[in-house]
Amino acid sequence: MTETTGYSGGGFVHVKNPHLDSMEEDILYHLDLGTKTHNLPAMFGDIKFVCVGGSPNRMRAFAQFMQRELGLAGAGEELPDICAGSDRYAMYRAGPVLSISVSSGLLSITVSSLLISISHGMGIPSISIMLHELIKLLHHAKCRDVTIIRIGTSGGLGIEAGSVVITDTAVDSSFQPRFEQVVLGDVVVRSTELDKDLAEELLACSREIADFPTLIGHTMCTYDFYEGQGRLDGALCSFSSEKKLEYLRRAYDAGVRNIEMESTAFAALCGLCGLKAAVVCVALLDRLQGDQIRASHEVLWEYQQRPQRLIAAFIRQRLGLG
Ligand code: R2B
Ligand code: URA
Repeated sequence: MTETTGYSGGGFVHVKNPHLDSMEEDILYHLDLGTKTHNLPAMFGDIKFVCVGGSPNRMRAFAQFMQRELGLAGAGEELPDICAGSDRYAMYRAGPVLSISVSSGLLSITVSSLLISISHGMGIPSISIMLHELIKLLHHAKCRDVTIIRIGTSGGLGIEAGSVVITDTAVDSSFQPRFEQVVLGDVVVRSTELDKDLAEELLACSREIADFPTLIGHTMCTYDFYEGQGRLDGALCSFSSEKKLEYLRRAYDAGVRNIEMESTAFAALCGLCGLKAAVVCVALLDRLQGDQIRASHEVLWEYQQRPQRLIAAFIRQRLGLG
């Protein structure tokens, strides 16, 4: 069975589940949020940008960085974890953004967020749980015209370490643009296309940041970091060095420029729910040169800033902040 990308009428987030309408309450268990316990439209209704990434610390640092970049109130202060009641994922908001309106002589002040930054852990099962709950959250909050971006790390393929890859298509380990999920014992195949215009817009933004290379390419998503990515240095390895290089070169020839572990599920779920989505990952090494990540903590830290700096430039441009 193949499903195609969803249409989001009016810019709303589009959940594709008829059962949700008949539920009295929706508990977003792994986020520790819910429709009865939280006023989701008030908390999240103004969200326009969602950034997701593997590690809670990195996503907190990103929210703090955005707070400064956008000149928002509270810049420099500690940010509370919105999902603190659950130790599965962490969520931070850049904000608050205050909007003030007067209706029938009554002044009303709404405190909401422009951007949220959420960690998703490592691998497809982890990001998939987070995305189901995040997408329902955006739906319950009645968010409109949301852009979602995964910022992360990856192994590069034939590119310099530190390069940033903007994904045009996420492919599986056979280089196919598909995400396969077993549902009730059957394999459901979902498309993994990402928003091409968004990828081009991000590439145009990258031209303003001249100190690292940025390119558009396919991203290969695997179920494992070691054998699954053709590494020779795991606890198990069932292939030769020649076979590894032959596989990685075939991936390169198919257009793959980096390898990570979440992009196919991310592209499929976001696409089906009508979210404009992008994947922007820095390459920590060139996998044609080796398997181990040898760069120092300082170098790796600076590499991880690169997708964040690109997204900051993009959001500033979208908001007309230059
Ligand atoms: C990139 O880095 C992680 C593995 O080290 C994984 O989450 C990914 O996609
Ligand atoms: N993340 C991956 O999934 N692979 C790498 O090689 C580096 C980071």
